[in-house]
Amino acid sequence: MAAMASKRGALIVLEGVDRAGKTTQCKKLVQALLQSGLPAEMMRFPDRSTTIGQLISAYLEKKSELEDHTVHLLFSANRWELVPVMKKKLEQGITLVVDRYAFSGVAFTSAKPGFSLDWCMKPDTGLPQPDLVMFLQLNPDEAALRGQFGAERYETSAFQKAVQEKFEQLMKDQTVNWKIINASQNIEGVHDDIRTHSLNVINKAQTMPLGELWKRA
Ligand code: NYM
Ligand code: MG
Repeated sequence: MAAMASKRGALIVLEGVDRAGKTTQCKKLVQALLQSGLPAEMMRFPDRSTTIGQLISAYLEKKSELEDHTVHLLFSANRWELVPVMKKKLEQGITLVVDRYAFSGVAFTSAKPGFSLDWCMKPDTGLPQPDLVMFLQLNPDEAALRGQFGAERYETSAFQKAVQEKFEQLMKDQTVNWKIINASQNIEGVHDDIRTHSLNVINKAQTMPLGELWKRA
């Protein structure tokens, strides 16, 4: 029996500071892809449903304390534990739309004192390489208009500013296919931009092997 021509799905990531609209846009993108007849599923990190994810969730909700390096490694471990599932779905031709990935991991931890970008990137090195990472860019004034921050750890404007600067450093990395999305537009305008970029890479990804994040030849 001839093997089916395998067309893998694309790995698409949405990043940005809190309240940029990532979750809303991930959901809309999955819906739009499905309506175009393209298999797609949403994932999010942290995935709070696993044992590791529950440790992370308690930490974010300030119900527990974790040492800073330790929680960084747990966020990374939470991605690695999902890699077999991700690879399987991609191989099945399913496009994965992911709400945060290793870039949030690096940006949030390296915004803490004493953490280098380099150290923070190490544990996630070798994860499946996204075909596209869209950064939802929102200026701080615009963000402030979207209402109060939640009560979780990191949800202060001072920390978010530091995180934004770390994202900007990460976006200089040419080995990652970054696209900056103007998230100050209305929801439909942002969605149109995201959908256009996504449809572009879904076609290209079908004929390209899945890469490894931050691995230099
Ligand atoms: N976060 C998220 C990290 O600090 N490291 C990571 O690796 C990831 C994926 O957790 N403030 C932070 C960013 C957010 C919080 O929030 C998760 P949400 O609302 O579940 O995306
Ligand atoms: Mg959030």
